[in-house]
Amino acid sequence: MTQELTAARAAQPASPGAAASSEEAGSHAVRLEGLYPAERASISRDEGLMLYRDMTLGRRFEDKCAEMYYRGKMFGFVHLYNGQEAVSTGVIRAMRLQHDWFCSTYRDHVHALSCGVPAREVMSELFGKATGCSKGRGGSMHLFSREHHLLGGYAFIGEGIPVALGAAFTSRYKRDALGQADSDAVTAAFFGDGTCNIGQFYECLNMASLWKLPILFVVENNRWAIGMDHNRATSEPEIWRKAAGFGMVGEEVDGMDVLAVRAAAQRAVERARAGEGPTLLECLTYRFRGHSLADPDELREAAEKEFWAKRDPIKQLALRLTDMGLATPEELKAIEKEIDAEVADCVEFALAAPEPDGSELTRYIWADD
Ligand SMILES: Cc1ncc(C[n+]2csc(CCOP(=O)(O)OP(=O)(O)O)c2C)c(N)n1
Ligand SMILES: [Mg+2]
Repeated sequence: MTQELTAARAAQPASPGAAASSEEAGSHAVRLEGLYPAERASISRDEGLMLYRDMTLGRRFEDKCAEMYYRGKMFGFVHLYNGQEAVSTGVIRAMRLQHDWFCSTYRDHVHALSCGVPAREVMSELFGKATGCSKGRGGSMHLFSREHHLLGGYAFIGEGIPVALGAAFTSRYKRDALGQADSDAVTAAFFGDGTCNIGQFYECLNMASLWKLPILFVVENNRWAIGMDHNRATSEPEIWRKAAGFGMVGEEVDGMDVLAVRAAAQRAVERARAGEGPTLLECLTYRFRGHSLADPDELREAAEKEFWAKRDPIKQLALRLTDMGLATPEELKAIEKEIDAEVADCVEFALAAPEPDGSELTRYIWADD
């Protein structure tokens, strides 16, 4: 499986050899380097620009969140996704929006954006406004959108995995028991490396494999669970290998390379839609900021941060698109400018939006509401 993945790997690092070596950066970095070199995945100009736009929106949105958080516009814990964009974009944008299903964690803003939830609704939710995608009731960790098939962000780790499993079961049940032949939706469940030591993860792998459910278990292995090093917390750090114990396909992929993630996700989705069951996809990635905006991020070594910063997934894609003649630097700049305008607009919208009305406190508890 590693071989297959290696073949799908796309871009070389932005500046090979310029950063800290993988040995200095630790075993997570050594694993990533083990995935090189590779054949290049092919992509069209339109697909490439769509991926670039989605990842740039994720990054710029999160940067704006940090600014707003420090200006006191949002409350509670806020977990940013900077550095991991290739996973959200690579998986979600390989699936069918508003048809397939997606389930996130507390690090959910960018998953919501990739699913197509408007930036205005996401930012409003972070400000606790009535125009938020969860009507201002959820905040940063509880984004939800029925319209965009986002099954939620979850503050408890592992909590979303059985919910995602239920969605995958529903697809099969509709087809096999209710005779709805066109019921072919696939579900993607996102969660972190630390979450793979939780019981629900194993229970769900078992059921998914037993019933051949159409689900992708997407592990965003960023090496850290708050301040706990993945290698200290788990008996088998190569999470994708755990799939074998359940008779399931497992793959590891360079989670800093959107084209590699996309290719792996496409293979997994194809298997799931064909009734061949689930995949455990481990994406090796890194978060560029602290665990949450309340974390001063003083634990991690400078060499490690430097190694991963050199593999910034957005810069890698930009290089790839320009190298292949699919876009000019000016075109990419124009996209960034448009995104900046979209992000500025969503902040303005959210600031001006109304608070939820106190008289509606008990609404939206039941589905009928
Ligand atoms: C059931 C449960 N136990 C403990 C916590 C506290 N907690 C919050 S985040 C976190 C680490 C999760 O790490 P990981 O799954 O790697 O996700 P990442 O933050 O790296 O995205 C923990 C233990 C929790 N939220 N839920
Ligand atoms: Mg983690």
